Amino acid sequence: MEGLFYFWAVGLNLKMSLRLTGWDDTIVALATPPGVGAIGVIRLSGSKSISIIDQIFPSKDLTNVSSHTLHVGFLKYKEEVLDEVVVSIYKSPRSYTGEDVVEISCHGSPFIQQQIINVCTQLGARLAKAGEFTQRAFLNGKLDLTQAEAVADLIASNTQASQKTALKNIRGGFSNELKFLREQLIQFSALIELELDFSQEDVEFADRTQFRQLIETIKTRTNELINSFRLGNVIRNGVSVAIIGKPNAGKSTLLNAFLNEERAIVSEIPGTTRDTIEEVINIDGILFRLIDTAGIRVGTTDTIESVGIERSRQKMKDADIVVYLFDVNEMSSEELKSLTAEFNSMDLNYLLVGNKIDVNDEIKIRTKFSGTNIVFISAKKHSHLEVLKERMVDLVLKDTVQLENVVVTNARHYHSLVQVKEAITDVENGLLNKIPGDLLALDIRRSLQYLGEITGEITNEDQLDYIFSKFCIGK
Ligand SMILES: Nc1nc2c(ncn2[C@@H]2O[C@H](COP(=O)(O)OP(=O)(O)OP(=O)(O)O)[C@@H](O)[C@H]2O)c(=O)[nH]1
Ligand SMILES: [Mg+2]
Repeated sequence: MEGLFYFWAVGLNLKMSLRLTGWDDTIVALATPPGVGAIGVIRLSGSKSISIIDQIFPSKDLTNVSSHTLHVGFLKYKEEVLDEVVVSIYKSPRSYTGEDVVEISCHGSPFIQQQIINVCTQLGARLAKAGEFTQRAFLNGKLDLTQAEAVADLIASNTQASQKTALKNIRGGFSNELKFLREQLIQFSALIELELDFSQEDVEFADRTQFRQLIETIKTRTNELINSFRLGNVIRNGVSVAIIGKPNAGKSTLLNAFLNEERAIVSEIPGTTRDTIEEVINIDGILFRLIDTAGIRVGTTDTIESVGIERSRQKMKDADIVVYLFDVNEMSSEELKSLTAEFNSMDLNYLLVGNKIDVNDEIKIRTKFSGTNIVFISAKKHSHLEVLKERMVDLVLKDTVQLENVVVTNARHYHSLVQVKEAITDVENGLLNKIPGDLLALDIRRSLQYLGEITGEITNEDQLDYIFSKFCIGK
């Protein structure tokens, strides 16, 4: 209850401060992407949205219709017909923003859309700022901050995996759990502060065993979420895969096989690829950025090739994953062993891939390299590429939470989580060393602060404006 009151008070505060900056205005924007399409949707939110549209919708009195209804008719302004449209009415509080919302589905011509928006502004609406619809939804308690940010992620998501995580965050994601942990921490904090008032009498209101358990839970969960950020990053930005190997190993052939097109030049002449080539593929909803490199060999005299080789080495160090491709018919198991040792010492995330298994008997080849973890393929014949893809996905997902779990994709959450972790570790050490209650209370307050920053229970206007400014207009 106390927590609820707190949230309400914070919300009220925010609204009061925003009253000065146009909180009461009715806002309008195109909600669909700009450009020509079959239809476009213009959205209004605010107390005047229904009356504004009612003035240009002659066939019906829209001020008297029920919420969640659709109305077909012409928009008419100063005797001029603008378009035939469908108007959807959502009445406060049952709308995306929590305010009265009108959505006009009009024809998808940018000219018509601009005209309708202009008329709306002439009748008293103002153009919405980026993210303002979602900001209002947040301020009216329709979404919490992580959910609002997930809306931005969803708009920007271009793979199935990023869409999935964004959707999960919109439904509440990890913020619900953090809120719950934070509320428990608030209770302990209150008890410890109470102890301070009775400091002469040496009483303990807060059960230290339970308290330690809670600290442990927060720490574990925070850690998991922090670790998930690596995967989160991958989901957002893709995984870079450097295809490395000697000249003629078949690197360009492999790139082409993955893409199913002749992207890179393939030839039997060693040293064909001089520069790096990058292409993107999507495997199981994860974006892989494949980088074909110049073959690495020692003692080359061709300088253009040497520059390419230096670049290959750099790509190898920068890549999230290294695919080391070799010709199984040329490679000895001794050489492979020393290469593996070198990769291990460089701390690379790598896969050994044996190519050209079509040339010799596959069983013989497998026996030759038995005991080493190798994916055998034929890039030219497209054999076992599925196995390679699977192993690449495994390498990305190893040590991290699975996609079914909540994944942190947002840098702001990540930084707050790192700070929660530091503060909560201080609380833990404080408990262990039996530091005075007032110092412990300080550390707890810091943890509460950072936890609150993630879910938006503690925030300020600048921070909010910053977060919502990253949205596009109309959201
Ligand atoms: N038999 C067979 N030949 C292959 C296979 N993959 C590639 N090759 C051949 O090997 C030769 C070299 O292939 P590339 O893809 O150009 O090799 P690369 O590693 O890109 O070579 P550089 O760019 O010179 O470093 C070409 O003649 C390919 O047709 C395979 O799986 N089986
Ligand atoms: Mg090549």
